[in-house]
Amino acid sequence: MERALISVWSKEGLAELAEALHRRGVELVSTGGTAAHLREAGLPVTELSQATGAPEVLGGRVKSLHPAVYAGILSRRDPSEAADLQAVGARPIDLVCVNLYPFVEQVGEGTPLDEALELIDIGGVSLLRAAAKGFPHVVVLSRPDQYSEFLRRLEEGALDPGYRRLLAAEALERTSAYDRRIAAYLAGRPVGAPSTATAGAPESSGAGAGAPEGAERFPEAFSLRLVRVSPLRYGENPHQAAAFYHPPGPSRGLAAARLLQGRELSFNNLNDASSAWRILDHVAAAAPGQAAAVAVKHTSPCGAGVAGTLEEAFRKAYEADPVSIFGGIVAVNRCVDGATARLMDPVFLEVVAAPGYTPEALGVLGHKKNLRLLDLSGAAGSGEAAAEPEADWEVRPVWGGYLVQAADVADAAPSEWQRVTRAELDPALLPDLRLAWQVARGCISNAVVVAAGGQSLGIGAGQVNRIDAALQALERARARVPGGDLRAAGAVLASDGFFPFPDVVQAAAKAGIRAIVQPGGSKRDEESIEEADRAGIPMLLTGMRHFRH
Ligand code: 93A
Repeated sequence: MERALISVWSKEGLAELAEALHRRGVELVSTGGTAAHLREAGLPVTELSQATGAPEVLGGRVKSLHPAVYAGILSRRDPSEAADLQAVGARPIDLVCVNLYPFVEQVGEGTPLDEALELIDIGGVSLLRAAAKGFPHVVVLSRPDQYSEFLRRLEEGALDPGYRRLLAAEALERTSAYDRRIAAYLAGRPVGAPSTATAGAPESSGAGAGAPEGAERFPEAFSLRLVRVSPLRYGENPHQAAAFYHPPGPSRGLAAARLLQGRELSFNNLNDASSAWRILDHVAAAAPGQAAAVAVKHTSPCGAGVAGTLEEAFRKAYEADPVSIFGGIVAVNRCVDGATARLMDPVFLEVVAAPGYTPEALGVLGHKKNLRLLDLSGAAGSGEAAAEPEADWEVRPVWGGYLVQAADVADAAPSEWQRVTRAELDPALLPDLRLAWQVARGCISNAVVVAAGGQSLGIGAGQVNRIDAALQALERARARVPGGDLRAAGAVLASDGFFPFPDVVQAAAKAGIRAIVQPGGSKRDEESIEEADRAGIPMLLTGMRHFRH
């Protein structure tokens, strides 16, 4: 790589990028503002106008639109082209780095036409388009969040054709989204308010303001460019190779977690900790102001508790199922204190994930060399920690491809739940219904959860039919309460999907369940409702299901 053309609106990350290129002897060529910025950073830079001999004119509206530039990008590096290049005074350009005028970020429906026109980038879009076409010879960077991966690859000599092609596709995703937005503005279609997204926000994710909901959010080419966090010793099983990656941009979630103690995290640890933290988030949100604890095995919850103190919440999560928690992952929403640590100490746990630990707690658990203590205070919001949106995309492999979906973050608020029975709900049961619902939502489907007193009592998850999930949950719950009396315990039941038959309600009535929450939506809802009314059990429909397959 000998020559880079850099012309960027957002100067984010520019100095590091240019510095690294300069160190490798790459000549930097830039348009006016970018060149000034680089000079200020102490880097040698050739003004594009000097290289072409054509000054920037019309107040910068024409600054890079010159045959020498495009010949330099589109040259195939074939000796037969030498005369042509010479004719326009061109030299090959190996890297094009452009960040467009902020039309998307700054133009909304109410922006005056003259201001909006000023923000339409012509030269930058043309450069990206040319560089994308020239990808066999040219690297094209269209967003600041691409720089770090590029630099890593530059270092490793890994600017392979596959990578360059991906960058080309991303550049065109960027320009086409940009032009769509301008077209919508000019056509008077709604474009929403100016986006608050940074100039580096990936247009290809449809994250810009005015991006349509639903399927149209998904670009034609979905590219996952990942940054390796760490290699893993092995995958789900010892014979499977594996590694942990995060998307470009600042690391967050488990990629930003601090391991305070214990051996490195395994593939299964990370997978389970991710589930545990997400379920905890939902459980904690359903019990505002309370401490919450969730135990997870094989990505499904096996115990959950909410209480005034963390010690009590953990005790509930543990006692919900002291057998299954063996070798489990526990997530809690408060700083682990000494009392909670003493309760955890005798339990064999793989991982504890928390927003922090008191020195006393670290002292108590310090002797457990194999217990991994994760500090997630700087990683993601949960419970009382600052809320942060969950990852937008979920990617799952299938035979011959990948399925991509928006993460299941939406939920129906309890105020929207509809009682469909004549039997009325005792409001005192609502907190447990909310807990059961959030735990069911976190289970592998089909799932049914029984809860009482701020504790999951019985969880039936991962069953291939709903009645088996219900029977398992009820059976486990009965084993947890004195005399197996779920009625006296005030137990309630939640299901992650609707009831296709009235059999779950029949089993719940027989076991003494006091209230039921489920999504509804079955053709036979009526039969389940009649059954609930016959038993005097209030039933609420959320209208939103949470399959997790
Ligand atoms: O007005 S333009 O469309 N005319 C051009 O020829 C041109 N070339 C690059 N804007 C143009 N650019 C854009 O200028 C780039 O896309 C970038 O956003 C910006 C960088 O300008 P400067 O280096 O002067 O800050």
